[in-house]
Amino acid sequence: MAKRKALITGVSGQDGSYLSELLLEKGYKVYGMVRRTSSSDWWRISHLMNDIELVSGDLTDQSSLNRLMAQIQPDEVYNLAAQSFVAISWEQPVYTANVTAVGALHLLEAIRESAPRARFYQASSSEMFGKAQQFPQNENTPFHPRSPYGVAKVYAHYITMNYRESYNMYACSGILFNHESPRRGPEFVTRKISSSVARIKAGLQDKLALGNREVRRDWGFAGDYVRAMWLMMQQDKPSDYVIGSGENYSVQDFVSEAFAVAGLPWEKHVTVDQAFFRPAEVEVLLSDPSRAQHELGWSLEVDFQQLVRMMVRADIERLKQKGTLSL
Ligand code: NAP
Ligand code: G4F
Repeated sequence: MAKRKALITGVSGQDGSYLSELLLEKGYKVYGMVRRTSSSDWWRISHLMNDIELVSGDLTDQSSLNRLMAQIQPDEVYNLAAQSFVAISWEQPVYTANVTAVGALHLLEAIRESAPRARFYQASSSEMFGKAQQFPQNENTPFHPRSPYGVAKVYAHYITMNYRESYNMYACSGILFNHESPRRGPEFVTRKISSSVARIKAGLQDKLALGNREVRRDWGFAGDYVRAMWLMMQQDKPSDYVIGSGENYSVQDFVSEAFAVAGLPWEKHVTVDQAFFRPAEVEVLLSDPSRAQHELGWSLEVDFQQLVRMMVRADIERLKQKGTLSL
């Protein structure tokens, strides 16, 4: 039997790398879309280079997406590409809208025109709940985004729903709460903390400057969350699902836990810098993932404490391999 074909946009990102591994394990032929950059340092997928096929495209370039759909005729398309850093979305709001909002529309149009049988997954976000109107947040909670990024994700979410309703496409969205890993970008708060802890332990850094440590997030492990994406694409009917841990912790909780893993006193090292506060903050997020648990049979394997330990140890290990830390 011919292999099922999956196209992943954002393959070089955190989730793209874990999803590629999962789909390869399941026997898919994986096409990963990458855009042209000056560095091409795809460190998260360097171990997969012989197993996946990289194809060139950009979410802002309709013609590249049309061509890819026509050539590949994928069975499943996972749209993980985005300008995904909330803080930057105030600095680059138009760019964020072009990539994160209209980019999803470009992809849906390409599918509709050139690969109409392909199933489509949109990477929606708990940032859409923003100033949350109810606790915990489920599939029926109203959206109140607090950043240009959140607003862009709301557009992408609704256009996905609209294509499902207008064209009877198998188009679904996963409303994913924060998920992290050793492959998380260093600008996000969890990885900023874990990499700083490793550097402080190694004597390469003394201070860690953070913004608001009172905000609470519902954090999970990215490897668990890509399983939910795949499950959503295997249902009889497309639908949208909230994916999260159902527990939340503050940034300060993450700090305390991470420094404890390395046996360091956080009070000696952590400082506050107003530069990391946001013009409008999402103070608290908390998921209710019960629908996904019941209908998809999805559950977490890694809890908060295990996640923090995994990230800190991975960053310590990275430094050891560079020969700068002997533990
Ligand atoms: P990430 O690590 O920031 O990866 C983003 C990916 O998008 C990268 O591969 C990036 O390519 C690619 N990309 C950016 N602009 C592009 C463009 N114009 N055309 C094509 N590709 C482009 O993000 P992630 O954490 O894996 O998240 C995956 C998706 O889930 C994103 O859409 C994010 O917004 C969403 N999401 C994430 C979370 C989370 O907690 N991680 C939660 C909810 C939703 P380069 O390598 O070239 O930059
Ligand atoms: O790690 P963050 O930058 O992630 P944020 O803004 O929650 O967004 C992430 O999760 C979303 C899902 O809800 C995704 F859609 C999105 O793509 C991204 O993956 O910040 C988390 C919290 C914020 O409240 C921020 O204000 O940490 C607070 N924070 C405090 N000090 C900091 C810092 N965030 C960063 N990045 N750096 C700091 O120094």
